[in-house]
Amino acid sequence: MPVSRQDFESIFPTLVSDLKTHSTNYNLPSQALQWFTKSLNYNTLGGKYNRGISVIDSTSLLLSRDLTSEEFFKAATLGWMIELLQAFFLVSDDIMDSSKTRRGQACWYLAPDVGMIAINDAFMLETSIYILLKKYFKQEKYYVDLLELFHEVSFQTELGQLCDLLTAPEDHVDLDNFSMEKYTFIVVYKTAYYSFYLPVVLALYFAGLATEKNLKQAEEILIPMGEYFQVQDDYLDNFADPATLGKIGTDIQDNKCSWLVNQALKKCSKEQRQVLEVNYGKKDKECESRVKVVFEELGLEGVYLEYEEKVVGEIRGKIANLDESEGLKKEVFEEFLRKIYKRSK
Ligand code: DMA
Ligand code: MG
Ligand code: MG
Ligand code: MG
Repeated sequence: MPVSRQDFESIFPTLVSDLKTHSTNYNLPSQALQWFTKSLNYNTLGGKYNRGISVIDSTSLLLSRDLTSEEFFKAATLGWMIELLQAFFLVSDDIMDSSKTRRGQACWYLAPDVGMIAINDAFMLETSIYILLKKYFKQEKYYVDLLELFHEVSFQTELGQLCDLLTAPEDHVDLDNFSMEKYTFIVVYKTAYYSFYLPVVLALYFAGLATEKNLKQAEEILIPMGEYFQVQDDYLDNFADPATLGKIGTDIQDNKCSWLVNQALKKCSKEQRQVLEVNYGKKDKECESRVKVVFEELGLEGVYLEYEEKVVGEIRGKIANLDESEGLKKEVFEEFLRKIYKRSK
């Protein structure tokens, strides 16, 4: 049975308390301690926890048994470390993307009295990972591997974010600058490594199964799965109800090299391309609506559904070919895919 959001959430207060104790040891003034606590709760809670919970589910599947309560706590702590990494990326991403809402509430930088303090808060969400990693994993022989993994995956994500931002300049729109090759690089780096590869690799280390072969095989399945997940994110940015999604789409106004605009460019007529040239990437609601009309006319919803069936078939094929001889399990990938297939948020 996959772990529930509630069971996962039950571990978080202990970790917040660890981080507070650590700060108190530096005699942190109480105003700052309260601020840090508020940021931790506001930015880390309230998501789907797919990444965090997948560490626990994957560990249990790899060991083919339920976890002891100590194992559950440690796997959940690894899961919360990914959720902290995600919180760090999202607080920054929302500033860079000029987003308005996240998880059904104001983005942190737009919350009362926060503003650009959010930048430092983002850094503290990130460094919190390493305080918890040291507290709970320093004695493990794989401690340095985890340390290096978090650093490497963070770097990869930042490379992806860099390319995402560079292909989306605020001041000039050049549709020729978009391509599916650039798109694939962006999404593999900004999303797939931290969202898919990281949870399973953490579980592999924790279960004592992080062999070279298992790591390689995990990467070969999880990177395409993460690519699919970001295509979903781009599709939902335009087609989902913001009330369900918990965030208001910004990709059109932000001039993003999104999956939808790349598909539109493949299919559009001269006239439709002209509409995109004039209206894409403009910080204007009317312009955004005209782009949405073109996406509608081109039937991108159907193109997406077709893509989804094709890519999920390919991923299932890869899972079927998995070599389980070193303890890796097909179920780890099946379960992760099940969590995201046809998601609406
Ligand atoms: C998300 O890209 C990538 C990271 C590293 C946060 P995005 O801006 O499309 O995400 P969202 O739609 O959640 O703002
Ligand atoms: Mg964003
Ligand atoms: Mg972004
Ligand atoms: Mg998005």
